[in-house]
Amino acid sequence: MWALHGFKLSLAGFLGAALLLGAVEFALASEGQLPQSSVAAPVVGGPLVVTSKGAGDVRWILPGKRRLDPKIFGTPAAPLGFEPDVGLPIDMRLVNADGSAWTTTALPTPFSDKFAPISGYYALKAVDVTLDDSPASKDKIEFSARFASPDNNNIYKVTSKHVIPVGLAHTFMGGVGTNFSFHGMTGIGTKLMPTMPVLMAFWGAAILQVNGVVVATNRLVHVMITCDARDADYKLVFDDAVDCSHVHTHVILANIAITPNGPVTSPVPTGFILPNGMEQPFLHIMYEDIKVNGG
Ligand SMILES: [Cu+2]
Repeated sequence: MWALHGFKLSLAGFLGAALLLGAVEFALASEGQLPQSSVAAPVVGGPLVVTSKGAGDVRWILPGKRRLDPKIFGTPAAPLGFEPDVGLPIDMRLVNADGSAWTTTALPTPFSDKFAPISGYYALKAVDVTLDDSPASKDKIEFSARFASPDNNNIYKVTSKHVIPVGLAHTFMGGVGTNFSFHGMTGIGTKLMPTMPVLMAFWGAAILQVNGVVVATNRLVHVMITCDARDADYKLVFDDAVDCSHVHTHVILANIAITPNGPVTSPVPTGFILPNGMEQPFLHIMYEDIKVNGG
C-alpha cells in the first residue's frame, strides 16, 4: 500500500509512451508545479457518482504512427503544439513531399489507427467530490478491467482503488474529473488525441495481473469515457470528426510506474510480443459497447 497523497504525476509519460518505441527519452517532470490547494474544494452539485460497464466490442490498440492535425500541430512554416509534456517536439514529426505539411509522428505511438479485436469487460465506479488538484482530494474510484491479448494467449486484469490526486504537467482534477473537454487543444493530456468532450476521466494507481499473476502493483492507469474519437474504419479522427452520438471508454496504461520518489519511466510488462520482436510497452484498450450512469 502506498501513500499517494502528494504524489506528483506528470503526463509527460503519455508522450514518453508515445515515443518509447523509438527509445527516445523524455524528462518525466517539468520544473514548475501547478497550482494546488491544501483545501479540497467541492464540485458544484456534487458529489457526482459515475458508474459504467463495458463488454462486447473491445479493441486492443497496436502501436502505430499518429496523423497530425494541422489545427493542433500547425505547419512546418508555422508549427504549433510542441509544448513540453503534452505536445509533440518538431523533430518527432514527418513532413510531406514538398515540405508544406506535417504528415505523422516520426515514431510509433499508442495513438494509432491499428487495432486488434479482443474480448473483455470492465466495471467502474467513480466519485467526483473534489474540483481540482489537492493532496486532500476526496475523489474515489473502484475500477476493474479484464481483457485478452490479440493472440488470446494472455488474460489481463487491471484493478485500481486509488486516485492520484495531484497532477504536474496538467491538472488531474483531484483524481476524477467529470463533464469537461480534454486532450487536443485543451492542454490537458497528449495532443496526439483529438479535443474531446469527456463524461468522466480518472488517473489512478493500478495493479496489473497477467494470467493470474501480479506483474506490477504501481502502474499509472488513465481511464476516460469520451465522445467517439474513431471513424467508421476505426481511424483516430481529428477534432472536427469527434462524434458525440456515441461514447466509448479508453483504458490506458502508459510506460509510467509510480514510486515513492515520484513517477519513473518504465515499460508496462505486457508480455505481448510485436512482429518486430519488441514487447509492447503500453496498454491502450477501447471498449465500444458501454453503459454510463451518473448523478
Ligand atoms: Cu485522456
